[in-house]
Amino acid sequence: KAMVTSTDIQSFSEYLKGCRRILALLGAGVSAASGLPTFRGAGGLWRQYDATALATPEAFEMNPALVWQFYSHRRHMALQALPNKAHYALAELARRNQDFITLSQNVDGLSQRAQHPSDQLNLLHGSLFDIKCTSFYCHYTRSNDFSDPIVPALELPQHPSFPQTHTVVDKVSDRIGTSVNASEEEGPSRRYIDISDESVPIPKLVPEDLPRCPECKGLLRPGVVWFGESLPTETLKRVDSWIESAPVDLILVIGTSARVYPAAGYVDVARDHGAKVAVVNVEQDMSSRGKRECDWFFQGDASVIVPEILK
Ligand code: BJW
Ligand code: ZN
Repeated sequence: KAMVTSTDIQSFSEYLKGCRRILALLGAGVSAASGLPTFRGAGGLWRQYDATALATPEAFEMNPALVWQFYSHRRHMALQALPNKAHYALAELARRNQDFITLSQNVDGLSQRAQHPSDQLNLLHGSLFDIKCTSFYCHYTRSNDFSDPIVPALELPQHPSFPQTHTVVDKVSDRIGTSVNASEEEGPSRRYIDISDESVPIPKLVPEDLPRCPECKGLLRPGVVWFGESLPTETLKRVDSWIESAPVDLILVIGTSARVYPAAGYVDVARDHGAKVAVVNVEQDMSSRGKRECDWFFQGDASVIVPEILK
């Protein structure tokens, strides 16, 4: 039977009032208004490289220095960015509703910094600020490493007179976690060259300069999930048992192209458990993502739409 996609906020709000069990699936579009680029489409290139091509174990194996430069830049940008109204509205919904959980594909830490309750936040693709050892027999990990740069060799080139610089204020009080040291808080303003511009030469790095494991001296890597890797098992278990435990009323699909599995599969999984589907995206053609048409489609910037529809 044919389904009609509604764009009516009022019918959505009425349905939302009666909802108890709600899921939100977030993608890079949620952080776009915070100035962080998405993967597919404009901004999906880093220097001449496709961002999704760098997010692979093969790229890291072939050129760990390049991949670290990419992630070091991403860590830096994420730390400088601020959560937007979409992050705050979702965090608020989570606080008001114990039966709401967020599945985020984002690794930028902005939901955490918007005080999203952590027991209701499931990070499907890890975090830029989790670090782990690549040695097969070593299980070294550390989380909430907000050092920037993570090793001196990854310091961005500083060039006060270069025209394409951006000013960086060393204010860390709103970073994730609370262990902020006071001297860092009042640190000086620095100017860095934006190394996402491919005309800017980046320093050559030798393997010894890259982040190294304190336990086995192996190469460290960012704790994110690359293509071909499994998503964190405990997180998937928690999410699946939440979904299995009772019918789901609603899934919000916000700022994601919903092309990457298994994350994207949760749209249909939720629907199979009875959920209605509401999509928020700047692109019109996202209303039919997932196998079937969604129930509501709200076109626009997530930082504007999400607070509006959840209000
Ligand atoms: C706005 C906006 C604004 C803009 N407001 N909206 C089944 C079928 C086919 C393939 C597979 C399958 N199962 C598994 C696969 C393989 C693969 C996969 O899915 N490939 C497809 C791409 C074809 N999946 C995997 O490999 C996954 N692992 C896995 O399945 O393991 C199982 C296994 C392993 C080994 C053996 C056996 C089994 C892992 C996937 C990991 C994805 N990792 C990345 C990188 C993370 C680290 C990093 O950040 O660098 O995750 S890739 C990248 O894509 C990142 C994102 O989280 C993810 C999703 O992207 P997202 O967030 O949707 O961003 P965009 O850019 O695509 O979309 C942004 C959207 O926002 C757009 O729609 C815009 O319009 C919109 N937008 N501005 C609102 N202001
Ligand atoms: Zn190690």
